[in-house]
Amino acid sequence: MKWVDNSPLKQGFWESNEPNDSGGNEDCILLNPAKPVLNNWNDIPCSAMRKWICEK
Ligand SMILES: [Ca+2]
Ligand SMILES: [Ca+2]
Repeated sequence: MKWVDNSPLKQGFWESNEPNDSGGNEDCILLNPAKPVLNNWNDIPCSAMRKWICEK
């Protein structure tokens, strides 16, 4: 995993059992607001339609 500016991901806040690269094509990250903030990342396919944020 890396950030959109190509810098390496040094710290992750994954849900338990994530990232699991399910199906071998989960290369984007979903933040699940229903989960504790320090453990709410899940890798999902980049084709999944979700609301998103970006750095400017
Ligand atoms: Ca992956
Ligand atoms: Ca996943």
